[in-house]
Amino acid sequence: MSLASQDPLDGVTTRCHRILMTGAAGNLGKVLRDRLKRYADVVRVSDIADLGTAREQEEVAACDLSDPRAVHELVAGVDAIVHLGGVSVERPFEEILPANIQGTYNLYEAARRHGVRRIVFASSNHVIGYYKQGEMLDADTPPRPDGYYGVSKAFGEQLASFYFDRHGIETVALRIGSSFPEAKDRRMMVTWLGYDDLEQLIKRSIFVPDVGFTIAYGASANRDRWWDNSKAARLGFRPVESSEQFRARVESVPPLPADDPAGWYQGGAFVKAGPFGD
Ligand code: NAI
Ligand code: 15L
Repeated sequence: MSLASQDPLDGVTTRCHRILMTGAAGNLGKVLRDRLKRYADVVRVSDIADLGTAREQEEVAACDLSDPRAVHELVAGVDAIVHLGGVSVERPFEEILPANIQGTYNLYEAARRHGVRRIVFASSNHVIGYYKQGEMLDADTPPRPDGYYGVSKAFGEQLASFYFDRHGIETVALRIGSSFPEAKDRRMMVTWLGYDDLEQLIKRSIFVPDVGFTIAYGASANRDRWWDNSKAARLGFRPVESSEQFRARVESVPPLPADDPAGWYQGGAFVKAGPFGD
């Protein structure tokens, strides 16, 4: 078998004892809540929002990520963390700061103190949202955030890079495109990430050895691409889903007017959100 076709997970055990997932009450948390049980004896699910009672193989832990003591307790005894929690859209900086910036710092600090070795950080395409649609980017492309939310995800990536260099905590930062049941518009035809591909990415991000600090884009095998994942080849991510199944419906609606910036930039309508509170 040639090196290029070798799967980095060949011979690797894709199961550990306990995975913590923050943001478990959110859209992607709901998708992954049961799926993560394939990879751990126990999944500790956490959110500031209600998660209901613990299901089989689960521990439920309510936690506000902006509270350092609560986060310290939350992280005790886990082998890996899937960090989805936080504000997931463009909002005033005062809302982004505690959840995304302080919250991600609290999580990495708790991981350091408890000796957690691997974090999967749900970053976002909004880190590079001000690049033009159609421009091909890769993991080394400098950030060009399209709002406070994108800035907070760029902060999370840099924090993760620092915690690897200083403390050896490995992170895969996933610049997720649009992970929803369907691609809803022309932009999402390019940015869409199906849930099976999302699961594959998360699994690889937890278990592929020696990832160091890696940035990977989260998009399915869509016809058109803006993101080149070759610099994240270590993960061996091979998407199998495609947005093509949604094309007829998406293209039955007229495109955005030529003067709408939501149609110019990779971040889409996020470039039009805010300023807030004027
Ligand atoms: P979501 O908004 O549905 O879920 C986020 C969860 O975080 C919510 O359940 C919320 O209660 C929780 N949360 C917010 N503030 C918190 C705090 N202070 N303490 C504890 N929990 C808090 O978002 P979704 O779509 O599930 O996304 C999950 C992650 O993936 C987010 O970090 C988001 O930024 C990222 N992402 C998602 C994309 C997508 O297409 N769904 C695309 C790019 C990134
Ligand atoms: C994100 O980062 C958001 O969390 C999600 O709700 C979508 O807006 C997605 O990006 C997107 O760009 O489609």
